[in-house]
Amino acid sequence: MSLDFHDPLSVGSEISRTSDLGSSINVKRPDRLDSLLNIRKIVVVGSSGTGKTTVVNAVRDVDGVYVPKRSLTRPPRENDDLVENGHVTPERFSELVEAGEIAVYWTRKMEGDRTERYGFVPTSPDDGVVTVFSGNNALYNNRVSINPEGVLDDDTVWVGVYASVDTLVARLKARSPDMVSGRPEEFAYRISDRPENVLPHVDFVVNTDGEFGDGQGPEDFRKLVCRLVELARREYVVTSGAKYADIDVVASVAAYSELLRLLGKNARAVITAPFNETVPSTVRSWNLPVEKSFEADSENVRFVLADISDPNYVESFVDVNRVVQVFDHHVGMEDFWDNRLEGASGIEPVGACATLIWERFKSYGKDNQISTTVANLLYTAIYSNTLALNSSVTTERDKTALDELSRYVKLPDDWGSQYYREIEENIVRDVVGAVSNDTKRLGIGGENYVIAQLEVWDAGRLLSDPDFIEKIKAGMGVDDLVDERWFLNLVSIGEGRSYIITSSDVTQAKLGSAISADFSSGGAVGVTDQLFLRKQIIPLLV
Ligand SMILES: [Mn+2]
Repeated sequence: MSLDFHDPLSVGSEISRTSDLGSSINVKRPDRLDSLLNIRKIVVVGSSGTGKTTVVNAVRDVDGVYVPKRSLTRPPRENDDLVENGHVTPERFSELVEAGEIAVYWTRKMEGDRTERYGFVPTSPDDGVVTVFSGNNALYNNRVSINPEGVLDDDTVWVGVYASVDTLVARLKARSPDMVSGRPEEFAYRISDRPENVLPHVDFVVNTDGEFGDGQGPEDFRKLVCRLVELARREYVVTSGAKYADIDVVASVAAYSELLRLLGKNARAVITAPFNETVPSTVRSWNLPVEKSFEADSENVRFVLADISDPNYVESFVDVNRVVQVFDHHVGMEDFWDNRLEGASGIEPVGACATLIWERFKSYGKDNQISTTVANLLYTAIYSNTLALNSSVTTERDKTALDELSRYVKLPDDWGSQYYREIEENIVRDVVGAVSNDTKRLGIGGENYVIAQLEVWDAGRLLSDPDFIEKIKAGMGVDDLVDERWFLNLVSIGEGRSYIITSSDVTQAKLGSAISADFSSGGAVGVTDQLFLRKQIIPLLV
């Protein structure tokens, strides 16, 4: 997979770029580390005598780490570590593989045509978040022998343990005098595997040179592993603004947290703000994967913001210093976030934030794993935010996203009109409240305006209410004696036009020239020949 943006979800790059790894640890493959979204396994490799056992022993007691016992087919030697290894016959080894009691295994070529088999017991979910495998060089010299295939690829870092040849010989002599004197071929074979051979095959190298146990190697490795455990336990909380949540917020927050879970992360969606009228009861009944309260904050929580980027308006529980990603289609805060997030902000002027989130599903190749609920949400958010692709904020990207999402949704054929009619129903029930929720007082070109907006499928029902004007004025809080310029923009999506409601003569004249609103039928209702949004009308009033 290749992404055309710096990937803030890469655990590997976070480790290799930001942490102090200690003097004995070096990064060998930064590009491979950049590609790792999760690290759940660590394979420790290195020539005989480099200090693998000591390094692995340094992390056995780390909370969250599991070091499975290793089974191998050679007989035990003097000073062998029987905590690390269980010695079995080749026949017994095959039986254990058959029975599923050895889960990860491989074959090591020894001197002559001798081979030995190595393997580990299976891990259970309770064993810890990171498993440390004490391997050997056969894992890269004889990669094809690794079973199951690919088991040590995706979420695995390879750590090489290195010591100079002199150190290595001295250690082998001290550790296995019986091998050195009794089996010189094996000793010569082991020494022939140069310690530097490991270097091209690993992501990190731990240098253990010096007297056994004296160096910083094991301690530095322990710190590295603790950091990896912390990252494996990291929790992402996807959230948005404090004031209210519209359909775009609900969709974006739910969808991005689902994507993070599909990518192997611990993630949840949290919205404590009230849902507004763009989230009607049918949508609320979809068993939304969104939590309504936020508890249990910890230093290991990271925040992702969706459909908002102004830090002054985010949910109050968000610590801006722990925000790692921002997705928004309202521009203005790009510099603020680009400086903090090294280009990881996703602020782009499209019709809906939901479009940006859907594009991330595709970037990560997770589009065909999207759940029906989340596809329904993203689809509805794009449809709603762009007024069925009619509004001026609509881009080609929104159209493409809506089209692609239509393959994953499960919605009635007339969902668009059904959705808006449900919203319309709520507006009809409380016109004053609905108008009041979307009224803005603005200074435009030196004049004071009060402008409200309602979006419905068909304006007919509202317009036939004899008290409509009085309700609008009550909702907007306007008084003809005080407020000279005011109007309601009643967007009639199914008709593809707007109705402009105002009893102010000066406003009628202004909108007659600005957007050709036709008030010729008399009264307070003007009509346009295309659909306008308030944000399109405002610049035309200057
Ligand atoms: Mn939005």
